[in-house]
Amino acid sequence: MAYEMILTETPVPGVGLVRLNRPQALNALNSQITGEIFDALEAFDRDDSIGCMVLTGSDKAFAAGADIKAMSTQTMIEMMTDDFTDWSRLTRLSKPVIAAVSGWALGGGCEMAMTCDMIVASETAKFGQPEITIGIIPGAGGTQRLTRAVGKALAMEIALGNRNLTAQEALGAGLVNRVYPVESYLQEAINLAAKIAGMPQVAVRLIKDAINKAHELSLKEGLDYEKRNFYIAFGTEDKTEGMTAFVEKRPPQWKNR
Ligand code: CO8
Repeated sequence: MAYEMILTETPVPGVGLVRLNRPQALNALNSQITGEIFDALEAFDRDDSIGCMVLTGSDKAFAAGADIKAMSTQTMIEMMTDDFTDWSRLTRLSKPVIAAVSGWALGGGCEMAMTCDMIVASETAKFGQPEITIGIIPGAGGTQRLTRAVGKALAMEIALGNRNLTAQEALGAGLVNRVYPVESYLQEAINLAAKIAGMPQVAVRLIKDAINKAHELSLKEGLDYEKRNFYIAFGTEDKTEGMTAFVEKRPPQWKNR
């Protein structure tokens, strides 16, 4: 598929990379770029040769938020009916997505990174929810996922006080997984994605699915859900292979079935 605002590639076998490519606007998010991002990630999700995806921007900006110039003339009704506000496609992907974040991850950019399953950051990454400075509020998880990730007090300060977190602060607050120099963060994200792509893929999906449920269900419901996925794993050929390989002291040969 031909894209205008993103680039896609397979940097190493098993890994699908989607790169936001709207440098003149610091990768500001509008309907077109979010549509292209979701289309590309869904295409990788359907591709049996791909086991994990990486979503990245440029070294200067992952994304500086929703496109303020486009939103400046939009009415409430237009915003309510615009495809742009439906980011549920990102949450429905079955394979893991790692956000590789450098530079600005503000507003919708921070929210898009948080909607991914993990965040690998460069030392220059800055995370914030500055919507209040333009008279609105976060609309894609900046009051919900951020609060679950960093806690109420810090989320309040970020969203009410327009406080940006540095990469190291985000690491300390539990928002990001790893921080690397700007020269290597993307390669490190790809390495992590390749490692996950080399795991038995049915188990990868079952684990991602169960961990994401931890944010939505009670502990009792979550434990029941996990047990259901645990039983499903026992129905896979990879369970037989993995355990047989352990007993025979040899590396497993995954079939992803
Ligand atoms: N929207 C549109 N254009 C932008 C945006 C943006 N969010 N951010 C930067 N740009 C443009 C600038 O207008 C500028 O373009 P031009 O050269 O044509 O004037 C170009 O990108 C470069 O930007 P700057 O010159 O401002 O670069 P600086 O390095 O001086 O500053 C900043 C970088 C600090 C990131 C600054 O650009 C900035 O503050 N940007 C806006 C950040 C912001 O407020 N983001 C939140 C937007 S609201 C939002 O995200 C709501 C999300 C809701 C999602 C709901 C979905 C369901």
